[in-house]
Amino acid sequence: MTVRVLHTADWHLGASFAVFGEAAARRREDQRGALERIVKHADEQSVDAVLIAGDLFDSTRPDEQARETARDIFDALAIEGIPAFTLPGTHDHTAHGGGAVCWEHDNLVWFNQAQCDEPRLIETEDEPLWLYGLTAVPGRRAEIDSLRRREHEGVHIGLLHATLIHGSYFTAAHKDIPVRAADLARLRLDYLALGHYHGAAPIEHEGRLIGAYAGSPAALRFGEMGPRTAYLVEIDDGETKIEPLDVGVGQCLDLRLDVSAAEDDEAILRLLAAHAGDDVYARFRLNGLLDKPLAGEELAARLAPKFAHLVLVDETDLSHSEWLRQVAGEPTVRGHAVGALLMRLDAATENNERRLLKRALQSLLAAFDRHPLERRT
Ligand SMILES: [Mn+2]
Repeated sequence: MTVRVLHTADWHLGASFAVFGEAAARRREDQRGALERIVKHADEQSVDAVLIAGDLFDSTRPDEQARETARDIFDALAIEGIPAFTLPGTHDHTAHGGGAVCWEHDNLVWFNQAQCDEPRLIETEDEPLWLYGLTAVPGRRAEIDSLRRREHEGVHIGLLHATLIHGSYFTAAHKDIPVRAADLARLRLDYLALGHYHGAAPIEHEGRLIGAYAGSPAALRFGEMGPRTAYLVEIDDGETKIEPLDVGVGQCLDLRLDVSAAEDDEAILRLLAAHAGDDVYARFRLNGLLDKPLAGEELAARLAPKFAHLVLVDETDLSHSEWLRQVAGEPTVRGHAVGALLMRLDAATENNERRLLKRALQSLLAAFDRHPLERRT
């Protein structure tokens, strides 16, 4: 007597992936690949339903490519006889209220009310499956209590796109449906399929699993690190088990690396190349004290072919560099400009001002690096 569902969320179809520059189109293909892996898992695991806990689309007006991908994915699930359920999230809920959704498909049911009047019944080979869901509707407060377990025989699962509040210091807007784990535990559902946070995370209350955030199948930003998963949720005789299934295509890295200890540019290159891969989208923020400016552009040009997409951010600090003091003594425009900035830096006491001046120094050196100086006497 086992009910099985696949829980995913935050597909963000139609996202521009602009942070990945010229690799944005490729990232869209990765995203589609991740969704195809979800369909494959759903089929192989013979699940009774696929649940997408909000932010199916990145906006209320998904472009043609996004709609086409969605159509293909839900068609593929329909062929396998697997129904899908979703609800508007924070990105794709329409401002018109009253339950308007931005896109429809025969094999997809939207929970689009601020309260859950009656759960949906799904007939499975084993027990009846009851599905609950509600969403943020402008001007109305989401009634979380309407998700409380009804007395019907069977398995009870809720969908919710919400902000889990930890501790007392955090608040969220009404439209983000702030909830506490204790609120969710009180609903007494067998499982809550959550969406909103883009990392996968089981949610427990008093030692009991009450649900999970599935995370985004395709990272949208460099910072979305960690494995990309969908959860296989199995409920057997009132006991819920979840298993993360890998759906990731391509990896996003966002690393801060201290390069002070690197002997030379080759050592820095080796440090970064250790993370390389055809399907790795990486942003490295290089920091630490350096004596000479980082050969950033050259480094990026040599490393870029080893990555799907690479961004190098130079946050190194030259303010203690001997080399820079020498530059300041040059009888050149560069020497004069660097000298003036160093004098201001030596006099600056405010942290903000110092940070700004260090950035100005970096921009200045980079600009002169690109335009070699004419010496004039
Ligand atoms: Mn999201």
